[in-house]
Amino acid sequence: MSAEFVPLEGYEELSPEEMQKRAETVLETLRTRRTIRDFSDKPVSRELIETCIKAAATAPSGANHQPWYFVAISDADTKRKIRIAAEAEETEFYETRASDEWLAALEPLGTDENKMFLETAPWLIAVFAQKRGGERAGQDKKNYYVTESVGLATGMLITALHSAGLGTLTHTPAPMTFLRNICGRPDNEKPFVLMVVGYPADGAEVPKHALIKKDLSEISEFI
Ligand code: IYR
Repeated sequence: MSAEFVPLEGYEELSPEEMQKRAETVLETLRTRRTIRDFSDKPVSRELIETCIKAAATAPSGANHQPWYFVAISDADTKRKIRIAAEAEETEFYETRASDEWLAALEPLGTDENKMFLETAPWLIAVFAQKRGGERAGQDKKNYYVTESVGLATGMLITALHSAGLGTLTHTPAPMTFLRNICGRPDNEKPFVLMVVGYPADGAEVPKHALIKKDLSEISEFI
């Protein structure tokens, strides 16, 4: 089948001043995002989570195969199972698997094997990356640039959740294979990240270390 084209819809050219203003507004919004670990148990509607997943799914992807799958979990038993499995892996990690260099890098974050937030937060979103799939659900074609595509979608998911006023934690217990079993996902899907989502707890604190941000001149150059 040859490529078919349709007119570009929804694009609106803005004045340079308006473009700058909008970019600054986005920057201001994103600058207030913090990874949090102190979550409140205050409920968040399913509709809000659905809308954020829809936003994530607008990400560009290799051959438009959209190689992602999101499992949104609010069920208390499932969250408990995830916490138990994650804490078992994390205990191994902190006690034996992590190198001294890795532990030193984590020290300023104050993390440990206790992952209470996996039960406290109202939603966990397990993001899976599909090795095979296609532009339509149920296909079995090879997917391309899977990690890049799912990384982009996850970034957009965080942006949507944060813009909606929610707190997030990008959690990556390693290995995350247990997520596939608990969520009942097939072998060709790789757990990519577990997003913890909810309101920050009253008096929530974040590590000072996370406030260190590189300057534009240190992360970019213009040629
Ligand atoms: N997965 C562990 C360790 C951990 C690793 C990195 I890299 C972090 O940025 C934070 C934590 C945990 O969640 O504690």
